[in-house]
Amino acid sequence: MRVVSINRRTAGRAALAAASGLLAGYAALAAAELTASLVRPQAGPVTVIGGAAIDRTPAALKDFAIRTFGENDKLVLQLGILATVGLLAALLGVFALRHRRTGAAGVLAFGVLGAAAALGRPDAAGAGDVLPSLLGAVTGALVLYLLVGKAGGATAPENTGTGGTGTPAAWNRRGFLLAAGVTAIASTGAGALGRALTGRRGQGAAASRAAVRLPAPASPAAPIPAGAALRIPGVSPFTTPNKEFYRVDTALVVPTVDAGTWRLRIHGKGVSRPLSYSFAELLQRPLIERDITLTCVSNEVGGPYAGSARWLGVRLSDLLREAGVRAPSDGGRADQLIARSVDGMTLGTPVEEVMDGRDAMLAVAMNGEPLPFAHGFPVRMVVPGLYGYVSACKWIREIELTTFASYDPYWVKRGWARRAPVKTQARIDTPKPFARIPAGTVTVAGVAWAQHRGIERVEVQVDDGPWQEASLAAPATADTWRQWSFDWKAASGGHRLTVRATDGRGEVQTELRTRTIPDGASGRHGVFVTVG
Ligand SMILES: Nc1nc2c(c(=O)[nH]1)N[C@H]1C(S)=C(S)[C@@H](COP(=O)(O)O)O[C@H]1N2
Ligand SMILES: [Mo]
Repeated sequence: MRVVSINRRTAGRAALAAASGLLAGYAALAAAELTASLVRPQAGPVTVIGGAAIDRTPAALKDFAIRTFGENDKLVLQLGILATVGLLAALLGVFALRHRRTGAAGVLAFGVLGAAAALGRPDAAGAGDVLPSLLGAVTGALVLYLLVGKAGGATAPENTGTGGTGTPAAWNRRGFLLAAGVTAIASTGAGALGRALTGRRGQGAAASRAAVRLPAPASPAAPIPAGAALRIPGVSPFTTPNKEFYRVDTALVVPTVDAGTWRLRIHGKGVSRPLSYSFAELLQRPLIERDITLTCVSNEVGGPYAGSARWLGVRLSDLLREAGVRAPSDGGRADQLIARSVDGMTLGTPVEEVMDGRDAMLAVAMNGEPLPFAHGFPVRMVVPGLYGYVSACKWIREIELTTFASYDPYWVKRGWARRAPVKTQARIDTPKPFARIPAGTVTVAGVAWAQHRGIERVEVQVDDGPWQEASLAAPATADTWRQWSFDWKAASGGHRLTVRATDGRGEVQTELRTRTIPDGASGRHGVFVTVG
């Protein structure tokens, strides 16, 4: 009986200690969040550790995460970090029951790790970035020390005897509950205050966005032909609304940049006149407006990471020429342009493509409104024909002219190709995979893209039958996707529908399946359906 009661008491104290650890972790994160809201929201421990984790994730795993969790990948990562912090905190709590000071010191050690992660971020703004992690850890260590003491933890090494021989410190029920309650309430308050302050920080940027008056383009987009949008339910709209536009980036906290203080610098190899522009200066220049389809290299065959928008911006080759840059084919010394964003991302784009006459631009607007924050406000790059990771830098702040031989940007360091023109793809939007459909005429439809080459033909194959010509929507431009449809006389049974496109150069989309790494997935999209 006695043994049982001791075990129960031990288990009970361990539970209290674990709870102390969890509360200490909660207090640490809350204090860190409040500090980060005052220093720099991006320097918070979950954000810097998440960022470090993203940067260190092998390409294959990152691809898996994008595939599995889609645009929730960041949420999953953050929840994973919180769960890990919670587990470690609970373990430290139990450990602190015996070794109170060492347990508290353990919390501090995690703070140092967080501080190191903060300093290692590419957008680290200075020594102040260590403060959220350090102050959070000090708070957590104090809370752990205090609560474990109230839970009956050892105060000094001599009290760490094992079994029943040590002096069991008194378990101060009222004291513990009071301290725990105060910690929980204070932490919740601090966390909420931190979030509110962070929200207010973004207000300057939001106000600068609300104040943007978009000028009319000097070179408007050609009107979208009436027949470019087939009215078929289930087919991706020709223009993707901003709210539905896919988002792929490494930013755990969407950068909120104040357009009033933003500047873009152009410098580097072969630049005879380094230049710098404010947002207002860019808006005063003649703007071009173009419909351009953007696709992500991480898009699986048939995947969702493609969208088309009407972009308004400054022709990038104009700015480069002003800076004295010449295309490599014209004797220019730089063949790679590195775009750097405010969050430290680097993307490498071939100078030749940017200057070959295509509508490469620094975009300031998307579908008639200033860029949404998630899509790069105030300015991003868009280059028709190239995957986003080698062209579409969001929140851009710097363009450096260099060479492919001398510099590898972020994604290239992680195994992706230096050059990545978009591969020809066709996607079946309707019917959906494994749909059950009545026999009769079924409209099979979707979109096909081969940016900057255009789509010349789309064909559909039923089971192992012959390739049959699909009807194409009216062409808009070679830089946009093209809708297609095919009326299928569907007979009962299970069937496989496969689609393939031919680009504007007459090249048929390959059936060779490749992974997304290193330069984009190839292969043909197919869906299985059941008729009848
Ligand atoms: N600053 C920054 N720009 C970025 C990225 C990023 O992670 N950070 N991701 C790129 C990738 S991989 C793609 S596909 C496009 C996606 O643009 P979107 O999110 O507006 O669709 O942005 C590109 N620009
Ligand atoms: Mo991408």
